[in-house]
Order: sequence, then structure tokens, then C-alpha cells
Amino acid sequence: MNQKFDVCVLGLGYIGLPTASIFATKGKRVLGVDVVPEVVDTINQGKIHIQEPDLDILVRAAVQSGNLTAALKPAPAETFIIAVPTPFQHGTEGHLPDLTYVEAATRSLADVVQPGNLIVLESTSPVGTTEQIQGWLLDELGPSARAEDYHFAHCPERILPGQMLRELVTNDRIVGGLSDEASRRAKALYETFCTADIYLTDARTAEMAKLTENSFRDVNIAFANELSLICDRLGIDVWELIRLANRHPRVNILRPGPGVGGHCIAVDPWFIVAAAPDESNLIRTAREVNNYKPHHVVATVKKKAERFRDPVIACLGLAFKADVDDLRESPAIEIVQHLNADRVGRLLLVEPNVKTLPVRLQGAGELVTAEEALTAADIVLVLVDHREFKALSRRLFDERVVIDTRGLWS
Ligand code: SAJ
Repeated sequence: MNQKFDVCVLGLGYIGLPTASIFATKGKRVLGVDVVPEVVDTINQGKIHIQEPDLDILVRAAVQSGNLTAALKPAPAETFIIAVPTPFQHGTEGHLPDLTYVEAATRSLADVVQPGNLIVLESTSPVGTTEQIQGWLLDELGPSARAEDYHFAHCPERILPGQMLRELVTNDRIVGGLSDEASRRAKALYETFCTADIYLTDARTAEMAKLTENSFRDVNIAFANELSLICDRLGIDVWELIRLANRHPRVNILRPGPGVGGHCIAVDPWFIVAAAPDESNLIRTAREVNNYKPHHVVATVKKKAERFRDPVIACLGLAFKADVDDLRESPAIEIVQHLNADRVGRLLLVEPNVKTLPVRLQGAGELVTAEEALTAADIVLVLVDHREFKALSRRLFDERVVIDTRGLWS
């Protein structure tokens, strides 16, 4: 492929795909790169492999305009954007970050990058990663490459699943370059579609800012979750408590839930803990409180189930949060798996946003409608506050034992 692109986006997942597509609809010539052939084929047909409201329309428009093409390998471009996953290493002590994908994406640029190019890291990353990608690329290019010929910046994504397309345009952004020129060029690039303010800083501050935002949310959710544990012990309705406390002008408590899911908030705080373990006690404890919550829910269900000989348990919701179909890293799934493993009862699973159960839940229970589940259930376990559940008649819940982890009606 000889054509030169304006932007080459590496990683066509939840962040890379909307970003590549919006650049294309704004007139940039974009190459999207993914290592999975099915993803590349799907996108080149103008279709999508992930669910997000209106993303299908955006991708179709981008591909039909001729400005977005997907491929398995990068090609020469003015700017490269790295938007690959940064999970933590499973099975290690201390939840260390796993930068394998970022490193592989960076090294894959060596064949196509040219002096003067800008390389932007969008993936949520531990502090120091932008400097690291500079090191990896120069290492790959060999001793004749000069650091000052390549420009690097971190520009973390901040968009909320379920509202990604709106937030992509309207959220403020932070750009942290390794040089002033890198910052300036990255800002100009994002101004193509971002209508909000773009703030310039250095790369390490930008990296830490993203981790801080998600840790802030995690700590605040942990406070709400801890309150729910305390209220269970003291026999107080946590929803009424929070509603009343939030009437104070300087108090704004978030919502307790069955645990914290998703790929960001449950992961990113560990990057701070791994980097500064002695100083991040609060952040680590918040993670522990939130990770404990699914176990507390399972224990509550077991206790309530004791009074039934063959309890039928309706589990409302499997997604990681309301009104999305994303089941990955969902506390609801973890809870269902535990209930199934411990044979607590017959499980009726309700998830209006999916048509089939994920492999890891096959055999755990039947996927049924909310009405079917509520009619048959002894115990109703609300795991996600989907809008479909809020619309259900309260009468369907009468005479059932209800364990509402989300405060469905509060
Ligand atoms: N949750 C609660 N109680 C609450 C709020 C959330 O239990 O009051 C739970 C949710 O049910 C879910 C988890 O927390 O399981 C995370 O949900 P979320 O809606 O708070 O956040 P995400 O993971 O969908 O997206 C977050 C956002 N970060 C912040 O709001 C600071 C988003 O802006 C980021 O772009 C995204 O992480 C990311 O990609 O990092």
C-alpha cells in the first residue's frame, strides 16, 4: 500500500474504532489497524464488531466516504495513534501493568514511520509509558535514528461506554507531549473533531491524570459500597441514607452496587498502586472494598436461600452496568458463577441486551425474560439497573424475597 494516510490508528476496539471513524468523517484519510483478521474484514464492510449506540452509523459513514480503510499492518502516515489494551498481568502479585500490546504496536511502526511523524498514545497507561514507547521505537529503528526526529504525546481517552460518541466530541481533553511541538501538533489534530477545551501538559502528568480520574471514581464508589456493607450490618436502608446525606450541599455520595466492573475503573487504580505502593493505601483499599462486594452479595443470597428447599433465583442483569450489552469484567457474571458453583439454587438469568449466554455462563442457568423469571422466582436478585427493569411493574416483585444491589427504584 503506497498511499500516505493522515492518521493511522493501531487497535480498532472501543476507543480506536470510534476515533478512527470520526477522523475519517471529518475528512482525514485514516488507516485503522487491528491484528484480528475478522475485525479488519468487518470494518471494511462498513460493519462493527462491538456494541455502542450509533457506532454502526459512524463506521458505515466513515467507510462509505472512502476515508477509512482497515488493515492488518500499519502504513506510512503523518500521525500514528496507539489505542490498544493495557490490562494488568493476571496471576501476578501486585497487579502489574501489562504493556505487551503497546510495545508490539510501537515496534510494528518501525517499518513505516518517517522523520517528522507524530506518535500519540491514547491507551490508558502507567506513568512513564510515553517515554517508554519513544525508547522502543528508537531501539527498533536502530542507532542511526535520532530522537528529535519523532514526536510523542499522550492523549488519554476519557469517553464513557454508552455515551462514547457524544463524549468523544464534547469532553475536554488532556495532551501531554514529550516536547512542546508534539503537544502542539497533537492538540491541532484532536481539534479536528473535539469541540471542547484541550489542555497541554507534559506526558507524565497526562498519564497520571487519566489514572487519577478513574481512581477518583473507584474510591468514591468504594465509599458507597462500604456504606452498603455497614448498613446491611446495622439494618439501615442504604438508599434512603444516601438520599438524605446527599441533601447536604457539599456531600455527593455515589451509588453502591454489586461490585465495580468494566475494563477501566477496576484496572487503572492498580497502575498507581504498582508505581507507588507505599503511598497509595487509600486507592488500594478502595479496590479491595469494591472487589469484595460480589462476595458479600453471594453470601447474602445464600443466607436468604436457606429458607427454601429448592430455591429459584431470578438474576436480573448480567452486564457490567446499566443499559450496555458489555458482559466482560462484570460483577454480575462473577456473582452468577459463584451461585452456580456453590449450587445455591436454580438460576434464571435475565439480560435484555443479549440473545445468548456467554460461554462462561453456559450451564449456569437459563436465559429467560424478566417476566418469566419473576413469575417463577422465590428470590429476585437485581444485579443491573437496566431501564427495562425499572419499567417492570412493582407487583411482579410482590411476595418474592428481593435483594436489590442497585437500588432499582431509589
Ligand atoms: N458504578 C457503581 N456506582 C456508581 C457508578 C458506577 O457501582 O455510582 C459501577 C458501574 O456499575 C460499573 C463500574 O462502576 O460496574 C464502572 O462504571 P462507570 O460508568 O463509572 O465507568 P466506565 O468504566 O464505564 O467508564 C469509566 C469513565 N471514567 C470516569 O467516569 C472517571 C470514563 O469516562 C472513562 O473513559 C472510562 O472509564 C475509561 O475508558 O477509562
